[in-house]
Amino acid sequence: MDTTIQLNQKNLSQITDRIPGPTYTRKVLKSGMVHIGVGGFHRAHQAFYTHKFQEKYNAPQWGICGIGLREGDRKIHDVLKKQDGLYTLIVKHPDGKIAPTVIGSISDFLLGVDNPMLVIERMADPATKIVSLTITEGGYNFNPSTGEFDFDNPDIQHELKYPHSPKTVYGYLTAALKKRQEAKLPAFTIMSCDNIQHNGDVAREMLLSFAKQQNAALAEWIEREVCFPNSMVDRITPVTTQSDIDYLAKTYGIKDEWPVTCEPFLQWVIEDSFSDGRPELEKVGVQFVPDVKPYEKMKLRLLNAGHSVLGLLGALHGHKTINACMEDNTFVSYLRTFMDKEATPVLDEVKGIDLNEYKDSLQARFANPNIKDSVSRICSESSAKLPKFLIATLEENLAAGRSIKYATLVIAAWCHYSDKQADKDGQPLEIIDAMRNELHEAAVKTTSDPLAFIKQESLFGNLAKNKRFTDLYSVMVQKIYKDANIKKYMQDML
Ligand code: CS2
Repeated sequence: MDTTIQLNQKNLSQITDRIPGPTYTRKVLKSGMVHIGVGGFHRAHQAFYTHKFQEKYNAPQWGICGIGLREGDRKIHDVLKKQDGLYTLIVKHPDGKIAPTVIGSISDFLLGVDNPMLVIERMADPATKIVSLTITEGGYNFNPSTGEFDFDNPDIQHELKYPHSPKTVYGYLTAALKKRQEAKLPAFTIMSCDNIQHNGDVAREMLLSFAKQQNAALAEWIEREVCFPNSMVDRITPVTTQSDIDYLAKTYGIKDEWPVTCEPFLQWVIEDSFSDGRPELEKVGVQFVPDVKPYEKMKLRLLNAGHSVLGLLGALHGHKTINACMEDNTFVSYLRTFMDKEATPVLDEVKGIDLNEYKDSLQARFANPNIKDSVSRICSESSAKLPKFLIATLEENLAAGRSIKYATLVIAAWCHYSDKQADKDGQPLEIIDAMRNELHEAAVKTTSDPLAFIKQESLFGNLAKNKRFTDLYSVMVQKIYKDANIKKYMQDML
């Protein structure tokens, strides 16, 4: 017999006898923030900060309404509906301590595929002040190499033709903003929380490209009225596993169908630029700054790129987690050398931050043995991540005549990974990437044309025409194809 208690509002007082949970009144929460893309990261970060804020200041106007736009969001919708928006955040400390808390800041959830109108109306509601986004790097619909909005996307074509049946974030945002403009309501803020440099500027540019095609007057209004703060968001949030669900059931007798796990560290640096007010999140540790750009670049080019370096080289070697890579001295030295010799030289000075300390802290975070962040999560959607995290650094270093070899080996490893879809011992790897087929098709040509993989211009721009890069890359890729013993090549470079 199942004796666990189902996590929901009715059972909350029983559950909070076992683990901490919301002490504020949830039923009065209004959704001042509407969030599109409720994945693990949002639940470990913005929803957590909002929960902390509610705990201290009880501000009913600043609840969160979660929104899923796609069919793939049905599971989170169903779980959160069943659990009245409640879920457990399990913080895993490096010393083995595990600290679960029930988070209560998500007060409602709507699924766009079921009822697009309801979503549009919620965003257009005067109570909504902020629409925030974690739609992943790929969700912004730009060509990674040119940065231009991709009008060829069939969903974009569809919503340009049928504005009442939106499919992507752009169709929803313009439909809701149009309603607000017509009702003479203030615009909401669009707050991007994705790992993209200048994420607010990119969101703005992409939305305006779309809106200009759809309704020029609306585009003008958006340009004038909507604020798009840039932000740097940070908390390592691995994929939830069955053992996390079992842990809650066994240790606390709590049935939570989709808890979230994360590291203790968290950071949110954001520009203080809002169209219609904001919660005072500085009271719970959020940093509001006039210019977030140096922070963003530092995080993307060190943390995210560092993850990709470990992830792709680690996948090929056969490491399953990031902490396993950090138990391997070759990987630790390689990571630090990449960060020191190639990532650091492209960074601007960040006021108040000692970059050496920042890099030390990243190494300690990656090494957290309890996080067990899978290499497959890190390598997922590399085609959307690498142009921003790693290729941009490589290009800047090439232009400046600096070292490029540590990043180049990662690209060569990515080619082999995309081609063979297996580690060095032939063990199959799970490849999760919207461009999986294209990457594979380009990579398989490597044996006849060593540069085939990097000729994909949407990812690599003109790199295939740069002799210094291609000379280095072709030697590396041919070595890896001869013998995928990646660790040997890493050691040779240290
Ligand atoms: C990771 C990020 O997806 C990735 O490749 O680098 O998800 C990373 O864990 C977060 O940005 C940490 O804030």
